[in-house]
Amino acid sequence: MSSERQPTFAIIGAGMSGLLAAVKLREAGYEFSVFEKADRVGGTWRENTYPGIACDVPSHLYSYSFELNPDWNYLASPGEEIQEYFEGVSKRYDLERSIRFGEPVVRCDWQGDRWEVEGGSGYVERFDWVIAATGILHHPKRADIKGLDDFAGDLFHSAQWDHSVPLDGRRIGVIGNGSSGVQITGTLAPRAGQYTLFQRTAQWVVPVEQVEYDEAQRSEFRKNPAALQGLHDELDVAFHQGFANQVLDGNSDIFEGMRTVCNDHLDNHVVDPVLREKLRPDYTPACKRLVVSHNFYDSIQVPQAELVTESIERIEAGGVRTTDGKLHEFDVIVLATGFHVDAFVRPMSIRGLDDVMLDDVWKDRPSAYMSVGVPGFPNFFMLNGPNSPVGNFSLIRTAEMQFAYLMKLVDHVEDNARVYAVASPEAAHRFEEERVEAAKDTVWATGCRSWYLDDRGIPFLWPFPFARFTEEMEKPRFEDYSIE
Ligand code: N01
Repeated sequence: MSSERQPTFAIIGAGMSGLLAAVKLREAGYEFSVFEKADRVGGTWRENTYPGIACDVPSHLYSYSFELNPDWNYLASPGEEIQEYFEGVSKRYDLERSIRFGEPVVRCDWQGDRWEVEGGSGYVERFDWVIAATGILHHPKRADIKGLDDFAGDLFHSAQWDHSVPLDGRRIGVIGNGSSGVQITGTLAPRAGQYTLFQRTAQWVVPVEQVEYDEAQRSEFRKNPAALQGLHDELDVAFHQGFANQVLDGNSDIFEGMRTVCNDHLDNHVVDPVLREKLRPDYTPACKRLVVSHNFYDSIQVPQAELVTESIERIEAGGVRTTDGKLHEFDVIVLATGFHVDAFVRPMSIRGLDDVMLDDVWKDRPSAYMSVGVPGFPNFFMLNGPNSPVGNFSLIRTAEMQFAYLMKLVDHVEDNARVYAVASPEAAHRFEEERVEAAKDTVWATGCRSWYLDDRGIPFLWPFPFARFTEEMEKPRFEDYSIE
């Protein structure tokens, strides 16, 4: 990149991470374009609109550090309120003029000194840097269940909610009891005529009561930004230095404490002993992502609700047939069956140095040096990409730190009048070896099935302490890069 002109940036995706990059680039005075496949910003919060959707991280922590929000109405805000927050940020920073809506990126080709980026409409532009902010839980996974297309009623994925379908008083079956299935149950079971939750594996459910902030509290936060900052920082320290680090050690005592809290919650809330035992997990708490709910146990006990633990044989025109031969009849079936987390950045054709294709490099599984870059792909960086600390740290904080890291690389390339930076294969290999070894000792590898595990059963996340992430992001190891 010549030092005579400012570098330019393509941002892929206008969700939480992409908007963050856009705000920061605008503040720094750089030119950029955001490519967004949909017609609105918001990413996961735009797409997930199921009944009961809320954030399981406190709202005052799930905020950009530079855009704390005195007006959160709840401790764990509903999805709609979070969507409004991101739309508000986008407006305040006048980002929309730089966003190409309805423009999914289909191709990025490295052309020796720049990236050529093509959108779905055929629009082509060249940029010095590409920031892929494409999300993790992005491609809904329809369960691998026979007969999905045979159902005569309405069937959809939790992340593709069909709001034209009436729900009140109807017969509803929900498959899957991860965070989505549990939140849906909490809200929907009391409204249904008949409600069935199909559970394959029980979940540890952490009881966190919802708190509503009243106008007096919101007004206090508005008048007193220091108090708002104090609350954010307090939550941040508690989250990152407490829970986030402790879950890294699969043998930590913390899990016994969690087991007690969750078991007490279960024992004190679920009356029927048979139902209670069906709901009790047999693996270490936090092995799967912990589910947070204040209303799941109450809702699964309403008279019209049922928990089914028999395996699903197939879906038929009338409903769900379980392996005990019973047909569970429904008007509506919801697949709360999760996401293809290994589909990072895809589908997209990304061609790097020497015509190497990202799909080929990632043919076994996605992987990223320091969670941000891939050897062979100069000036191509990801926010919340593979190996990011998405299991136990705040995704917003993570994206902010990754973005700051990227800017240090950009400055380094500029200061040295170079064109690009690309992680060396040796450094990426060394990092991955160390990462995999550390990942084997984490709670995520203590023997449960979860979306944190790759095809080898190894957690694909950042397995080191938060302090290590902070250090690595603050001081990029330039020696691990080819800077050309
Ligand atoms: O998806 P999941 P999710 N037959 O993959 C079951 C975030 N999130 O959408 O456990 C029967 O966790 C599967 O069963 P099992 C959060 O990070 C955040 O709920 O594999 N069942 C499981 O029960 C979360 O972790 C919030 O045995 C099948 C479920 O489907 C992540 O998103 C809210 C099946 C999938 O659970 C994903 O959560 C919501 C089959 N063939 C989500 N296939 C917040 O609060 C799958 N299952 C911010």
